[in-house]
Formats: sequence, C-alpha cells, structure tokens
Amino acid sequence: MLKLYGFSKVNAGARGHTRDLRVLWALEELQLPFELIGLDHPAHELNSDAYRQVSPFEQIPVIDDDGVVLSESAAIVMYLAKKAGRLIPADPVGQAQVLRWCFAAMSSIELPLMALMVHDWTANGSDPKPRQFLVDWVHLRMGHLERWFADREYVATDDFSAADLLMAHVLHSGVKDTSLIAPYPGVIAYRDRCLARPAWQRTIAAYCERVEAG
Ligand SMILES: N[C@@H](CCC(=O)N[C@@H](CS)C(=O)NCC(=O)O)C(=O)O
Repeated sequence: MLKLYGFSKVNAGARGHTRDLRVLWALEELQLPFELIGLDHPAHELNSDAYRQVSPFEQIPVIDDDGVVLSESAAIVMYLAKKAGRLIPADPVGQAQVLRWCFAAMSSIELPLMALMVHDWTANGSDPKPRQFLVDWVHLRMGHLERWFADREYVATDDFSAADLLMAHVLHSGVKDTSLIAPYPGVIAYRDRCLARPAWQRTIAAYCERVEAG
C-alpha cells in the first residue's frame, strides 16, 4: 500500500496551504488507495533520523510506494500520474508539455510568490525597495500567465493535467494578498476552474477535518 507522509499538525498560517495537499489532490483525482502517515510539525517529528532517511530536507510530502521513496511534491504528482496513466497524456510530446508546466509552476511562478511571502514574514519595513522589487516580479509573471490563459482552459494541454494541479495549488497557496492577483481575471478564472473540481473540494474538506493547527 502506498504510504504518504503528510501533516497531522502544522502552524495555523500554513494549515490548508501545505504541499502535501498537492499529493492528496492527485491521489483523489486518480482514486488511488493510500495510507496516510501524519506528522506533527511543531513537535519536530520531521527532524528525526528516521524521517531524514526518506526526506533529505526534513519536509513534507514524501511517498513510499512499496519501496519507491520520493520527496518533492511535483516529482510525486508526476510519478502518480504516470503510474495511473491519467492527468498526463500518453504521447511524449504531450508529456513534455505537462513536464514543462510542472517546472514552470515550481520555479517561474512559485519562486516569486514564495520570495514575497518570506519577505513579508521577515522584513521590518525599513527599506521599501526589496518588497517593491518582489511585488513587481509577481506582477510580471502574473501578466505572462494572463496572456497565456487568454485562449486556453488549461495550462499545458486541452485537458486538466498534473501541471494544472500544481499550478492551481501554487496560485491558491502562494497568494495571501488577493490584490496581487486581482488585476488578472484570466488567472483567477483558471485557478478557480481547477479548484472547483470535486476531487479538490473533497481533498481540502478532508484535510481541514483531520489536520490540527498548532
Ligand atoms: N520543494 C518541496 C518543498 C516542500 C516544503 O516546503 N514542505 C513544507 C510544507 S509545505 C515543509 O515540510 N516544511 C517544514 C520545514 O521545512 O520545516 C516540495 O515541493 O515538495
């Protein structure tokens, strides 16, 4: 049985936004059975020698699929999609497009959003220039995405794919300040189209029921 290491308890700010949700969502889309191993972040359950054996950066998510151990949410989602033969086209060209947009979600889009979030957690506001740089970077990328979605329903192919799951999660979890995304109606409509999927709705409801804030 596939094991997923996810959060059982996490700080209130992160609850509902953690990256194990990407894997939980993929498992729900694919209807794959799994056993959840819940870890308590405030109790430092990610910082044990045993957990470091499966998660080199002491992070969640990780899967252990009968000895196939993977960390990195995007790698896990791609592995599950390929294993199930869904959320990814069968042909190499379609697969390359999905892979391309998985990388884009994890680098071109998540990076500026995370950088701004970390800045806002840590900066004392004495110099406005670093924040303005990060805000401009986010707007640059959102403008690029807005243009991309002008005539597309999904990011990589005609159908919802693993890339959409990752991109929609990044746009959901990485945007705390909604004014950042408000000028981009195409991006909002895309994100909301993905998050309206019944599999996401079931995933987030079950997560909120189960995961404690600590
Ligand atoms: N690149 C990794 C990042 C994983 C990550 O940042 N996980 C966070 C939760 S969303 C975590 O485990 N943080 C705990 C920590 O770093 O102490 C992925 O996409 O899986």
